[in-house]
Amino acid sequence: LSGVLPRDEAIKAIKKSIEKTYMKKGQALVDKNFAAVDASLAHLHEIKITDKPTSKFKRLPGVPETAPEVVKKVAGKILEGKGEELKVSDFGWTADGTWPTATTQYEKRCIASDIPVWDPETCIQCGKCAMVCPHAAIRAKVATNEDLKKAPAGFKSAAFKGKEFTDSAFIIQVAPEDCTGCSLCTHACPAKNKADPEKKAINMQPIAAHLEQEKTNFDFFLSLPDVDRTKIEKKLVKNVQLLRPLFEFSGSCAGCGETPYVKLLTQLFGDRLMIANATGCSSIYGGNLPTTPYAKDANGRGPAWSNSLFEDAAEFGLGMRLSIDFQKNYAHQLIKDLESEVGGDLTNAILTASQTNDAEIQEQRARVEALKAKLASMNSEAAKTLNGLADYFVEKSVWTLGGDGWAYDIGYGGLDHVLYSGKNVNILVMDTGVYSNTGGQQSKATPIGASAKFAVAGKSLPRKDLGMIAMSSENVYVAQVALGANDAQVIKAMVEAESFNGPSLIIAYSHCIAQGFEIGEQGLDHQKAAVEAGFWPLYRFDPRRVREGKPGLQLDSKAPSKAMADYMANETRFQIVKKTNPERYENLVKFAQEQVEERRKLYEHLAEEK
Ligand SMILES: Cc1ncc(C[n+]2csc(CCOP(=O)(O)OP(=O)(O)O)c2C)c(N)n1
Ligand code: SF4
Ligand code: SF4
Repeated sequence: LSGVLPRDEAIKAIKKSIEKTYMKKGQALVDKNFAAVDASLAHLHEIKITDKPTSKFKRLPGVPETAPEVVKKVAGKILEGKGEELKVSDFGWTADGTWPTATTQYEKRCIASDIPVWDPETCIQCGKCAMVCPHAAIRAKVATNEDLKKAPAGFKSAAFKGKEFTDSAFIIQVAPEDCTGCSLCTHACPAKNKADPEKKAINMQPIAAHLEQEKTNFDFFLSLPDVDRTKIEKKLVKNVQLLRPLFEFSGSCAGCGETPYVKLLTQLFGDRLMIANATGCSSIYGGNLPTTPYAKDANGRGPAWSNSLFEDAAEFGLGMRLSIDFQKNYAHQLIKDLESEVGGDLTNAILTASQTNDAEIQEQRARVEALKAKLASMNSEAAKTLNGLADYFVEKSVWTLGGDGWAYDIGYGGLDHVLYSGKNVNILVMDTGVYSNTGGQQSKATPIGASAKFAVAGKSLPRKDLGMIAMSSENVYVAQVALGANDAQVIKAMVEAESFNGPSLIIAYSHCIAQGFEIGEQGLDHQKAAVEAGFWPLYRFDPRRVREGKPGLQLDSKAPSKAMADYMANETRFQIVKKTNPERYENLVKFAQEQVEERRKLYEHLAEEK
């Protein structure tokens, strides 16, 4: 076009460069790029530049009119690409750097070409679609038949199949403008349509025919009351998925394997969550200003979240724990000092409350409200201070989140320190096997035989066994989980970790674009294959069991039923090595297989009843 090179010569050079860049990733990728070049050329046509704009379309505002003022004024402007027009004084409301949460809901990116469409008749109400969605863009709810009388025409629901809710209906609802079209949900759906076995209970369909109806439906869905948390037993996926996610519409890749774990944490522990985030994908999609995916419940409460550095996240989380404990102890001392005015019964009830489930938490909240009502009529400095600290009587759930680059490598010293602190801090490592956010550098979690930056020829050493190191401290709850292989085990591990009054570590297999396959189509299958090959054994180690004289370790996955060679055959990270050096690859596969078998023997030994 520019005329710098003759057209044919330029196209030849472009294709040569494509070959050079992508050939090591396979001919298929090269061909796709060639096809893109050819299609671009076939569709090239000149557009005459006119003096004045001729378009009849107007750009939509960055955020809708319904967004809060501050979101419109700041986030909206930035999303419109006009951030440079903002003045320092426009940020006066956040002198301390805090940022409003629950604002990704105003982005409405509408990037999916296809969205899942629900068939209530075929649905078995398992909640698996909602569980795996990385963006909380497909949700489950129960609503009373009374509430559904106000539903718009075309709103779908089905009679609720369980015993927990009577005279109620079950709903699966997509957020059409927030869905990324990744299709993970349809792959997770186990229900087949008997009349048409090609179809499931949710099926991807072009968005155009459904957008307006589903927008109306989603608005109505949101207006329906959230399920009462105290009625949900946190065991089965179908129950847990009725809980409102407080992490939604993040900017992670479509089909991301990390975000479903974060979303699940917010469903399980709700507004009591305090998150210290290591730098990495989870800090970027977790706090990718100008919008924030951490959201609020109907009471306007939600998780508190912050990112400090890449290397200090474990210490950051420990700091949160220590400061909470300090404030709580101070509140404890103050309420004791004021006991005669507050009342002995209330003081005692607050200080001795059990807070092991949502019903007990709700009771404690009611006590704290009663305390605040009493404090409001008291004038002493101590009463005012206690009023500011009273919320600390409700237990918080402290979690440090990060990737394997943080946990296995750069932040490992701090992680080790926290694991030996004895403090009630939970750690969730979302293990993609590489430093994903910075382009796929190897970490100590990178598997044998995988090609990654700084290990391009294929990693020749085994992964660090972080779980085993943590178990050896004997006072850490440890679990290894994979949502695509056993979703109920993930819930169990998170609930057990949270209930353990000491450090907990959960290592979560997270599929990722860096591993080299279509993550939306195949992410869950790859997780399953990793477990079946024994590469990713599922387990839970609970120090409370050791104290009861039982083996601390419980294996949640069976002995390998698949060869490592088969697991490795389907991911580009391994196949690049095969392509460039088949002999080396064969040796690495053999080594990987030996490693898996050795580790399995060790785990089985540790899990044995003596
Ligand atoms: C001390 C330090 N080194 C390097 C970086 C750059 N950096 C930011 S995120 C990241 C990779 C994170 O990888 P991982 O912990 O595996 O998380 P993921 O992105 O895979 O979720 C790196 C290297 C940094 N911020 N600080
Ligand atoms: S297609 Fe992907 S983003 Fe959309 S609802 Fe399904 S899992 Fe969520
Ligand atoms: S790079 Fe990987 S971990 Fe990061 S957002 Fe994308 S899929 Fe998720």
